[in-house]
Amino acid sequence: MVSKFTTFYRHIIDEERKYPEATGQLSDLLADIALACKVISLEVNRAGLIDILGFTGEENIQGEEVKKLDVYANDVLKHVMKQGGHICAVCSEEDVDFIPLEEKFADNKFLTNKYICHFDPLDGSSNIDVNVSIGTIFSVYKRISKSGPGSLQDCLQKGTEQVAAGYVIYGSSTVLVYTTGEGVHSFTLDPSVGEFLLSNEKINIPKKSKTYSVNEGNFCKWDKGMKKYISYLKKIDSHTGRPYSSRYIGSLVADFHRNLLYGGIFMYPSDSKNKKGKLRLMYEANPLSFIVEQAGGKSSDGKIRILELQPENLHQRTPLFIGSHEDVTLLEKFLVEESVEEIAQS
Ligand code: AFP
Repeated sequence: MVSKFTTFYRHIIDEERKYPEATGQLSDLLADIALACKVISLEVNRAGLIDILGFTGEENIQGEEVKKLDVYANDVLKHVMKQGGHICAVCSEEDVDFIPLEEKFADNKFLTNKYICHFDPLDGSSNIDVNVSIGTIFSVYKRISKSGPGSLQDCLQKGTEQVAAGYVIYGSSTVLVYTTGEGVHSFTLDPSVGEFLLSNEKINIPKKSKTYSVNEGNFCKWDKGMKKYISYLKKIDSHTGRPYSSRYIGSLVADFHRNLLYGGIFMYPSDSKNKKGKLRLMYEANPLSFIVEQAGGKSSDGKIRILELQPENLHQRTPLFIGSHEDVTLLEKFLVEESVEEIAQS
């Protein structure tokens, strides 16, 4: 519980002041993202009232073109990013290519477009029409190139190079969670004042959980290790806290957020149909992995730490196992060890 009345902007500015050499650009950039997400939140909340769901291209009552929410969210984020002038490229899960951006403050040597932003503008979009929580995921990198518009190389950096990451979940309330590598903090949007207010500072994910999140409908497509792990979690053993509960929403942000606060392991493995998994490394796996590690949890593709995977293309997919540290570690053993019979029998 937080007793201080701290806005998101106040928090990032206070963090920034710990670094005398900081120019304030990252704080401005994060504030821009928060602003865009407030606008998206408003539209998500209105989605049930106005007839905009699923009607891209039609006209609303004012004669304006109506956009699907995921298209709208993408447009808002790109617009705010372009206006801010702090980034040299923006990459979105909704766009095939990255968008290079010109320097806005070319006459100011302190204000350069030195960052790159990646967005999943509206994750879980298949849940929009049924009023289930959805979210925006973001991550920020520093450019590698020296100046001018950003390049593909700037956009394809390992997750370890992220300088900030976060998400906004549009649920029973709108919550922003972020890290700049100094712990994970959450803020709840107070709609009456239009501010994100600090609700949880230095979040720690429980080391071990009692919950797993996976689309179990894919069971017959999984490999042996994965099947054994799930069967293991369902066995009764009070010593290891089994059986685990199953919780799966189908919105990564919502599943992740619950597990971050209560403990849990989220899994989207590769299977016989999706050999590389389903989720996107740059837009989903990397930002959430940065957050989970900052909260004391763990994230892996089954063998390798997600943040150390070298991206080869912007829309690269990866298997993802993320959440409570001990649970992810045990899962990895099931996936990589030749003989898992012993653990599976226990
Ligand atoms: P959508 O944005 O198409 O709804 O996909 C959501 C998502 O990328 C992620 O948020 C979910 O965890 C995952 O896909 C759900 O996938 P399944 O429907 O295959 O379980």
